Amino acid sequence: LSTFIVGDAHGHLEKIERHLANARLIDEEGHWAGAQNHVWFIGDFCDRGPDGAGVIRLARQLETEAEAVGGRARSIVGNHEPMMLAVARFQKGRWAEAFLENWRLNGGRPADLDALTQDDREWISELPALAMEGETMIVHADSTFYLRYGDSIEDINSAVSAVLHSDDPRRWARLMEDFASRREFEETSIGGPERAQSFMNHFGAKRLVHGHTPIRPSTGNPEDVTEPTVYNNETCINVDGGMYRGGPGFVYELSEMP
Ligand SMILES: [Mn+2]
Repeated sequence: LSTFIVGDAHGHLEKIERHLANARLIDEEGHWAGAQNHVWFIGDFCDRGPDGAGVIRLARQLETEAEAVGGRARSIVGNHEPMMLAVARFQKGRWAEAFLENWRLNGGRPADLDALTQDDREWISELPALAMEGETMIVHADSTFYLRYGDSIEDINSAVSAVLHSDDPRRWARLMEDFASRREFEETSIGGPERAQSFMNHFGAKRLVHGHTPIRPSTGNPEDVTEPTVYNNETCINVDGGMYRGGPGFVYELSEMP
């Protein structure tokens, strides 16, 4: 049995369906065929690309179907979901305008919001921000901002979910701002590798998988990104294939822990 990671889809439903089918995790009709295998969707389902609502629906549906056969298809929340949900929640006044403007600037697509039910939105609001798969941590952003929300994974997940259920626009705005940080684990960021290590140590993780920061194509052409970037002595794995920039995307099968 294996664990597979799906990077930032940004509405590119067809691409992720193709990769899931190639990995035999879904069948031709798009239903779960992954038996007891595990799949994680890394967040940023929506915005920038053609069918964010479709990606959210697929992730939800696979979660239920996998669960029923003892498999697992789960998701964590990215920063684009809060941007979209803020627009749905705050529809009047000065904050409404600010959230709408922010969402538009980040590729928000009103059609996605129109296509989602209240139930879909509630599902998103309940998503964890962090998860563990064995000793591997699954996070959306390559950032330590999560620690501002709590000490343990459980506390952080409840605190983030509490913001997504809150009627205080300032809390939403702060979450979106926090969530916009990136590249904190890279060598090019001063102390990056040490920061990544201490972040993992804090949670008892040996390895970390993230999305959020599109992989830099070695050829300069985003269409050539077909695999994750593994860095910091193989402890950090970036799975954001930049599908919205033209990347074909991929589904990454986690290797055994070295
Ligand atoms: Mn992101």
